Amino acid sequence: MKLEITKRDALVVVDMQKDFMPGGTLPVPGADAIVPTINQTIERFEKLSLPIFFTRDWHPKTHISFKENGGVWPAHCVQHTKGAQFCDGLHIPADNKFIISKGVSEDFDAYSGFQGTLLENLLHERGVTRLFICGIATDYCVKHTLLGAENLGFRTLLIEDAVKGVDLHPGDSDAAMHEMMQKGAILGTFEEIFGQDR
Ligand code: VGL
Ligand code: ZN
Repeated sequence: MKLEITKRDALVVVDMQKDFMPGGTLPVPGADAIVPTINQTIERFEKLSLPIFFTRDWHPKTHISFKENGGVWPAHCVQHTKGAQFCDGLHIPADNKFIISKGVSEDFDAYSGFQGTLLENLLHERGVTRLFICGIATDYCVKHTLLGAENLGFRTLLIEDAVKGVDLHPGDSDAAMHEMMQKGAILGTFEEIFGQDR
C-alpha cells in the first residue's frame, strides 16, 4: 500500500493510559506491546510536522460508567490520578500535539474522541480531511472514534498492529474491525501503510 502522507492528514492516538495497561484497573491484555509501533507512528507524523491528537479518558470519581455508580466498568482514568496518566514509554512530542479529554462529566460516557470535545473543530481549523487512528480499545473507544470520524466526513485509516481490544466477549475486536471497514475505513499494518523502515 505505502500511502502518501499529506498536509491534510493527522494522527489520533486513542486512550494510551496507565489504567488500560497490564496492572491498571481496566487492563487491556497486550496493550503495552503496541507502544513501540505507536511511537514509530507518532515519529512519522512528528517528522512531517503534522498534528497529533492524544485522546484520554478523563472521568470524575462519580462517573456513571463505574460499577460503584451503576455502570459496567471498574473505576478507571479518574481525573488527576496516576491511572489516568499516559502510559510509560509513550512518546509525547513537544510541539503540534493536542490532548483531548473525554468522558469528563459524571452523567455521560464518551467512547468517541469527538463526543463533547473540540476535536472536530481543531481538525477543521487545520484543514485535516484524513485521520490515521491507533490506540485502545479496538472494540470501544477506537471503534467509536473512527465511526464518529467517518460520520463527520473524514476519511479514516486504522493501523491494525497499533490497536488492541478488550474482547469482553470473544470476537468483539474482530467484529469491530469488520464494522470499521464496512463504514469505509482502510485497514493496514504499520509496514503496509508507512513502508518497511521503522
Ligand atoms: C474505554 C471502556 C471504558 C476505551 C474507555 O478507552 O476503550 N473502554 N472506558
Ligand atoms: Zn472510560
